[in-house]
Amino acid sequence: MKSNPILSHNVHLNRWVNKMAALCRPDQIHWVDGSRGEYNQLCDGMVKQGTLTRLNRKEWPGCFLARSDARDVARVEERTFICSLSQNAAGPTNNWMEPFAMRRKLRGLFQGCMAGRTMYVLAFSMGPVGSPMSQIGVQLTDSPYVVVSMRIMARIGRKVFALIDRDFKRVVPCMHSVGAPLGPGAKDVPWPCNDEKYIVHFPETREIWSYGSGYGGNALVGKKCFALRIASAMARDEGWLAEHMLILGVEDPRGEKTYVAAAFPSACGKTNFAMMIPPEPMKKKGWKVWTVGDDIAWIKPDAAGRLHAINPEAGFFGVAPGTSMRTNPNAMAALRKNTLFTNVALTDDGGVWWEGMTEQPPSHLVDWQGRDWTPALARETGALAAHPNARFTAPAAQCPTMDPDWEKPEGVPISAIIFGGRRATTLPLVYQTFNWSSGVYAGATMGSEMTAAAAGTVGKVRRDPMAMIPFCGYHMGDYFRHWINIQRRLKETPRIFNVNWFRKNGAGAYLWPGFSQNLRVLKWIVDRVRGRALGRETPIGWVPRYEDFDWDGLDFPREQFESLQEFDRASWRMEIIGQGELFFDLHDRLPKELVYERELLICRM
Ligand code: TSX
Ligand code: MN
Repeated sequence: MKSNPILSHNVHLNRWVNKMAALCRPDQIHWVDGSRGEYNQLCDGMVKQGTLTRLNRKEWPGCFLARSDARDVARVEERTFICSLSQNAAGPTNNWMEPFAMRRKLRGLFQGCMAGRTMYVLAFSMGPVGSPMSQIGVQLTDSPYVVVSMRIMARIGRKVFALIDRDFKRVVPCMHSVGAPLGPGAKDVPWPCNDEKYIVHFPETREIWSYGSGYGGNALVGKKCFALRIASAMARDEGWLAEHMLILGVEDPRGEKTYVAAAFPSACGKTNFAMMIPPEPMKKKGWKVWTVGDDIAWIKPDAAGRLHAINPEAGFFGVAPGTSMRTNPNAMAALRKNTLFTNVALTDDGGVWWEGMTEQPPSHLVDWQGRDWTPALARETGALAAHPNARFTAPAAQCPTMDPDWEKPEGVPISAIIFGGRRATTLPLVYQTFNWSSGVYAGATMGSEMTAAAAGTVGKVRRDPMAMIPFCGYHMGDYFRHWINIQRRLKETPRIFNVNWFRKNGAGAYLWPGFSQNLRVLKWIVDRVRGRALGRETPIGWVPRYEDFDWDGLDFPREQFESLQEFDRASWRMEIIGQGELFFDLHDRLPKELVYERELLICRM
């Protein structure tokens, strides 16, 4: 088989690459060195192929637009499998197939699947290269789009192969194919993919097999497949946490920094929160927010019994629609150059646009499917210019608020953990849980109300414990037990909080302005962590008093704060009944601590 010079002499790795090449039968093998030159060549090749469009070089230097196949636009949860030996180990919230049956199935799918294509050998490090908290994978893929995306999202190439060869670091093998072999002389399409999709994880042997999709979390396997599903199984076995959390640092006027990790379900503005800008009067006093990560946190107790966290990623794979100078100026700065856009709209001068980017849309666009789009058409038919799940893939280093320590090998110390959700009623703006186990209970019962009628009833709470339902590589009951057990490894336990930016009044208006103003909540959290603020005890936990907040520059009446923080017994009664429903499904592996926490909560009521 034709190949460029190999970049690793590790015999196991080479044996596996050759074995997989024999299975997939690509025309060529390309060992990815990770250089800028190689990246440019791959992008140029994809421009020729029609996969990428180069954007206006002056306004959007180094940026490209990709349009995916309309049938390949998001993660496919119903095609995602956790193939542990026993079905109960995967739990009721994961799809499962018997591993031997699944391997047989995959062998059939991958047989000859790369014909007419190049198989890229992509070594990547999740976490800074050489950090003791990092993990290494090698992805074999037939998608150049995946290779260039992974160069933004992870550390890849020569330096990772060197680590494999020097330190014999354990590698997670990741197979990926878009599942679209080319016959001799056949013409390729801009976005090859297959209607049959399989996103498969073998947690015991620590392997990933992804077939049929070239999009996002299905194909950039370092992210959800590795850094969450496989890593969660590693973390359980090794005593750490792989979480769907952002990490940020709050610098106070004394110059002291407090790091927090926060989990939110989708559509809560996690990336916006990770890159928050303080309100002007607080900025003047010296408050600053630093970004460490916007999606995934690997959190580990250090030798002194303190939790430290790294962001295993090197870029942002953010949802474009809704991102604007108003909602997230730092993300807008990060995506100005060297960014890969997928399924956004193209402007007449070679720029990009998406719903919510500006108040006034341009008068003409080419939409995410390559069709003409005008504001008039949108008014008539409701046609969207960008796909709702359109993405930017941008280097994290380009975000103006990146923390100076964001790539520190030992990570940053975590003093607080925040859970949150989108709730119109019941949940206050913020409360602090009584202790670790009542905090785990808050995380285990968190959820969001559905906003669109599409996915279910509007207003019904969808429980998404720790925002990990789609991303935990094993039984959620065992996952809760692991969280409970972590406390025993700690000398200093982080404080746990719950927040809700989305509480509404009777007229349906948001009670809290959100965005920058959320720093006022973060300030109270920092004050609580550092023992500077008193709280008020309620049945669910500690809540702030009106005078504990810094209200400088925000005219926020005391009565509105009281409604925002109101603890309503009748709604909490319904809430606790709802929380019990989730526990039903997990009952056989639910830790007794959570059952007791629920009982205690009822007693306090
Ligand atoms: O990201 C959001 N955050 C976190 C920001 C740091 N959003 C957007 C969510 C969709 C992804 C929010 N939306 C937040 C929030 O804190 N709060 C709200 C709700 C809200 C929306 C609009 C207004 C107030 C609250 N007011 C005006 O637009 C004037
Ligand atoms: Mn996510």
